[in-house]
Amino acid sequence: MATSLKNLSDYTASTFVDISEKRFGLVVAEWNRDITDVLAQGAFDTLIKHGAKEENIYRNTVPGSFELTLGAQFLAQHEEIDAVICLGVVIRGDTKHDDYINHAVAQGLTTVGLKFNKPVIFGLVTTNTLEQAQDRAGGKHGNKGVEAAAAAIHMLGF
Ligand code: RBF
Repeated sequence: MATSLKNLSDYTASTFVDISEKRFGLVVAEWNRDITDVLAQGAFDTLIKHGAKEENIYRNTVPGSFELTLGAQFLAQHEEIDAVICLGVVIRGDTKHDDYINHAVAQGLTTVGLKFNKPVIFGLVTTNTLEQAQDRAGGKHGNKGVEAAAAAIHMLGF
């Protein structure tokens, strides 16, 4: 479904478990940093809002979205980490690089989650334009970082 039709930033928290003792990995791509910083702030604020302790949120950066998978694995392999949230922005250009990156990240994060049996959240904003990305990072379509954090909390209650 198009994200313009579904904004999860006003998710329902009624089913959320207690996350006060949970540890979160946050992996943030530096490519399109102006936007990924907003996603990361949204994710961080959401975890804190729902009870996570600041010292239990381990934030790391990777150069670009393609590296989110390995960054996620570096964190997920630690037993103490309960969930990993991956954030990046891939904007379509003149070539098909975005397709390759997006598919690799989707498949890679799925693999890491299954391998370590813990939530590894796909917070990759994939758009045609910069404006569409900004709309999804604190703009008219909410903040996908907030939604990624909400998805992580939701999955911890599974
Ligand atoms: N990384 C992103 O996170 N978003 C992008 O839009 C993006 N575009 C790229 C376009 C090209 C042509 C290349 C070569 C890389 C791009 N990257 C992008 C970086 C990529 O995720 C990765 O960091 C580098 O390819 C190094 O492995």
